[in-house]
Parts: sequence; structure tokens; C-alpha cells
Amino acid sequence: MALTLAEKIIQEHIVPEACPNIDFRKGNPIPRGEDIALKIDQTLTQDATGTMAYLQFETIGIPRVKTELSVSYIDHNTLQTDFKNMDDHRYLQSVAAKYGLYFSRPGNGICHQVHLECFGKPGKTLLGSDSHTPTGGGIGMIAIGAGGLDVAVAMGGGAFHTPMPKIFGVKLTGKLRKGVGAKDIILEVLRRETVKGGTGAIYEYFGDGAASLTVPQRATITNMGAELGATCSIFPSDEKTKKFLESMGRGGDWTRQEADEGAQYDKLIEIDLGSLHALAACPHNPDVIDSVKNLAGKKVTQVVIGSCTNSSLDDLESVAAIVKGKHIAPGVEAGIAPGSRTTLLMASKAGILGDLIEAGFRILESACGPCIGQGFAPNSEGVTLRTFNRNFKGRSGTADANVYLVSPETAAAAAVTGVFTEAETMEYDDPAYATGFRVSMLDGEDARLSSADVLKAAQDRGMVIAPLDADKAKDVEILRGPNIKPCPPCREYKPSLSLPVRLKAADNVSTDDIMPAGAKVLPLRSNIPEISKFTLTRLDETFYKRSEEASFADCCVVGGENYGQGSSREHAALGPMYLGVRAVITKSFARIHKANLINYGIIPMTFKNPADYDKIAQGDTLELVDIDSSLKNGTPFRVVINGKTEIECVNDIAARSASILMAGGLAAYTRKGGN
Ligand code: MIC
Ligand code: SF4
Repeated sequence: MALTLAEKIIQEHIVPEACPNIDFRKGNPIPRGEDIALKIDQTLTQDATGTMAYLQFETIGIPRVKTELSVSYIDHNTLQTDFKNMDDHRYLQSVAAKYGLYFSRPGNGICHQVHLECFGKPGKTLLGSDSHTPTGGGIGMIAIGAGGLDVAVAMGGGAFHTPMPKIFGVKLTGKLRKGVGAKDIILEVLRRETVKGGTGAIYEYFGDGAASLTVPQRATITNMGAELGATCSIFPSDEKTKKFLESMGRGGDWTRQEADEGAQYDKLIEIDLGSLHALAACPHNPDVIDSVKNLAGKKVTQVVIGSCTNSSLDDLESVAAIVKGKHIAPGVEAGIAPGSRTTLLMASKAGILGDLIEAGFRILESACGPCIGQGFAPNSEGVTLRTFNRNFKGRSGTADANVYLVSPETAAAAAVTGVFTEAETMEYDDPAYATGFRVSMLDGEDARLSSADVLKAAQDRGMVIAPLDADKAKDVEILRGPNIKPCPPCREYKPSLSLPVRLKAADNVSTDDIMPAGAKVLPLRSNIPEISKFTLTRLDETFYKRSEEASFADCCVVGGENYGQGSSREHAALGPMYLGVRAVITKSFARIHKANLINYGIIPMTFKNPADYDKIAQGDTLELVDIDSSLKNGTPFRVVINGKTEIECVNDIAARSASILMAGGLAAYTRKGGN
């Protein structure tokens, strides 16, 4: 049977002995939704989730990572207002040296951009403790975001378990107009599919329109597949991919990856690129899409180019083309955080950086920065246009700011006009568009980009430290600062529970709502007792106080649709667990958060009848009757509200996940010999 590209890579990586329910006779498609176990070739971590991941990895007790390649990046916590961030950096560097990982130093850039440039390989699997790990799909990888504990298990050689996704095909035809960016393609997909449309699915892009896009453009699209709730997204690996890898000095890593002729998709979406115009995701969710034409003329106070979505050389070049010879409008503050040091160096050698500085952009560090509320917060009630991927309320650091997610082209147009403007209505020269749309630096069509200096910059790996030899690694001492506390154990499993509803929340609660990021909270990522004080504060400032008053007794949380969307941060499970949350009952969950809840022993349940959500009020008591038999037998969960009304909740928890819950979380399960 003809297979999709995603299925081909999955089939090559599946661990048959860990998937007893799957029939592996040749050509058999894997049933959607079935628990699959994947061999993981590469892992990545970043510092904000990495410390917990490596604290867990240390407890596994193996001398060296067992993957083909693992990289520890420092990109999130680089503000360093006191000792905590740098203590974490030193801990992570020492762990990398001891256990055989590459270490990407602070300043080297955002993990996803750097991984694409330096390490990703078509046809391989990548698991990362960051939800935007699917960026790697831009070069034909199955790249999946997960909680740190799952990544720790993969570094120890364990398989990654997930339900087999549906495969949605996205056929792109035609060519983007000048002034319209790859961001507009993914915003169009978000407009059609919504932030929960991709739950349990992989988006696979193909067609002549896909072939026309450069690797960084493809990566913008696969990156923001995370906002669809997708497991991952993928493009074929073709001649463009080859040129990109050659430009980065890695031609040898290229392999062709494509779907079989006639592959069937679970759903087909078609987009004619030539018909697209600029779009914006409006406050406060990535799927609230409007056209820039509709917003045209609206005043803008801030513009930021950056984040793992849109901070490549292509992006900086698009911006430079629009702002060259102009100046940032007087009412606007504008900043650029290039995605990597390599990008920054290339932009500098190609003369692009000079154009940006001349226009008046403030040059920010190559790191996550403003995307995660670490500096460059907008003014009160500000209107900020960002090339990022998330605009949840308050994430920018300013609670009442209005964050719009746009392409670099739209951001650049607004920066110089001071209002929402369609870049396609402006007159400007875009040398790369004119010469074949930024095909690749090695094509030599754009003289600025193909110069020897730029290529040398592309291949500079000066800020990556390679793994130490095993015999030298033995002697490395792990450096632990005073803010690094061990991960607390999960609460012990109980076969029946009676739980007060400590919070009832609405739809689309994000992990930023459950455990905020930002300059104040992020330094506490290695210290669960301290960070837990911020649990759910975005939704209810009294949550911690009320938990304390209840002596951190067992309780539950009730939510609406798509609970836990956004980040992979397991702190959004760890914080609640530490304060006593034993179950979360919702209309539906986001994939990574649901897995994190299970890993930390919290039972995720969904209402069989979504209308039952209305039968529960905050403060009610829910009795979870005989959970034990539901988990052992896979039967529906029974929940009694205030000793009176019984409702049924769906039990879609795979057998292995049920065993994890009964063992008291993934760490305990692994220690007891589970795999
Ligand atoms: C994010 O974009 O929300 C983050 C910060 O990168 C998170 C990871 C984290 O919370 O550390 C993510 O996307 O997984
Ligand atoms: Fe960093 Fe923002 Fe990307 Fe998360 S989404 S990895 S915070 S740049």
C-alpha cells in the first residue's frame, strides 16, 4: 500500500515488541489512535525544561545518553537578573559533558533554529522538551514535542509512546505573492483548522507550492503546527533541503524523503498560495484570524521580529528589503531577535544587519526573549505586532496588551508606517524574491547571500561544545547551584478518590495560564516548591492560598475544551501535583499536557457528555468511584457529584499509561522496571 511520508518514517522507527496490538504485516497501515512506541534518534532540551529533564535523567543511572545525538540548548533563561539562570546554565553544561551531549551555549540561539542549522537530519526522529520541536519537520523529520521526563526516558534509550496520529495532507499549489509570507500559510491553516483541529494528527505538506518554499519557510509552517495542537508537521526532503544542508556544511546529512505515489491521507486540505494575502492572529489566541486588509490603518505601538517561528536569515532579509532606506515610525518601538548566532553573523556579513540598524531596529539577543515575556514587554493597552507563534493573554509581560501574530513582511510594513499595512501594497525591492525567492545561499542567485563570507558564517560552530570522550566524561563534576532542587515524588496512587473541585476553568486554558513563564517565574523552573506558588495564578490568584489553607489536600480541576494547549512545560503538571491535584476533568485535552499529567500521576478524564461540565461547580465534591477497575479494565470512569448525580467520563488511557498512573507516575514506573 502507498504510504504517506509520515507513515514511512514512523514505520521505520516503530518498536514492534512494545506495540502488541499492532499487526505488522507489510503494507498494513497502523490503526489511528493505537498506542505506538517510537525509537528516538535525536533529542533536544532547552534550559527552562532541561534542568528537570536532566535531574530525572540522572536518577535513571546510565553513564551516557543512548541516542544517536542529543543536544542541550540554553536559549530561554538568558536574562540573568541574579545567580539562578547562570547556575542552571553551569549545571546543564556539566551534565552535557558528563553524559555525552552536545551543548549549545547561551547566545548561540533558539534551540529549534540552531537544530535545523546544525543537527537535524531528514528521515530521523527527534524528541524535544519544547512544544515547537516540530520545526524539524521543515527538513523532513518526525520531530515531536514532549515533557522533559519523556525526553529523559528517550535519552536513556527508551521508546516514546504516543497514540498513532491521523495524517492530514496539505496540498500547496502556486507561488506566494511578494509581501505575503510563509507565516500567512500557517495562519490560513489555523483559520481553517483552529487551535484544536490538529489534536491527534500530523500535517503533511506536499505539492508544487510546497516545493517552491525554502527550508526556513517550511520550518515556519511546521513550527506553528504546534498551535494547531498537532503531534507534528512534515515537508518532503528534496533538492531545496539538500541545498540548505549544503549551505550549512552538512550536505552529507541529506537524504530524499517523500510520500509514495498515490498515498492516501485521512483528510485533504488544499491551499493556492497565489490567492493568499497577509493575515494576523488577533488577541488572544493563535486561531483568531483576520486579514491585514481589514485591520489596515489601525495604530501599532510595537513591532518585534524573532522567536523560533520567524527569525531566520530569510526572515531578516524580507524585513530588510521593506525597511531599507526608511525609518521606524515615531510612535513605534521595534526590535529584532535573530534566531541564532549563525543567522546574526550571516546577516551581518551580507549587509542585512546594517539595513536593520539604520532603520532603527533595536537588536536583541539571539534567544527566546520577548516571546516568553523576558524583556521588551509592550506598553499598557499596547498594540504589538510580533512574528511569534503565541499570543496568550499576559504572555508578553503586559496583562492588557494586544498581541497580533504576523509575518515578518507585515511586521516590517507596520514598523515603518506605524499602522497595520499590507506589505504587498508598498513599493520596495526584494532582491531575493526577484531572483527566485531565496532559494538557497548556494544557488548563487543572490550575490549578497552566496558570498564566501556568508557561507563561512553559516558553517561556524564556535558556540557548540561537542561531547567529551567517555573516559574523560567520567571525571566531570556536576555543578548544582542552591536553586536547583530535586524533582518531588508524585503522590501515591489511590484506587478511589473523593476530590473537591478547587478550580473550574473555561475553554482553551493554556499552560501559560496553568504555570506562567516570564521574567519573574522562569528562574524558578528548577525549584518546584517555589514555582508551585504560581500555579494557575493567571486564572485565579487565590489558587495557591486556597491550596495552602486546605493543607494541600487532594483535589481536582475541571476545564473545558483543549485544556493545556501551548507549551510542553511539565511544570504545568508538577505545580498542580505538588499542590494536591489528583485528577483533571475536561471536555478535551491538548496532547502534551495530557501526557505530562499522566507522567506525574494525575488522572486526565474527559466528559462522555460535554454538557455534564455544566453540572459541576467550583467547590463541589467529586467522588471517583473505583478508579482501579477502570484503569485495569479500560472501562469508563464513574464520577459522583456531591454524593448525588453520577456521570460517566471517557477512559481513553492506553494500557501503558494506566500502568504509569497506578505506579504513581512515570519515574516510579520506570524504577519498577516498566518500559
Ligand atoms: C513556550 O513557547 O511556551 C516555551 C517556553 O518554549 C515552552 C517550553 C517551556 O515552557 O519551557 C514550550 O513551547 O514548550
Ligand atoms: Fe522560545 Fe518562543 Fe520558540 Fe518557545 S515559542 S521556544 S519561548 S522562541
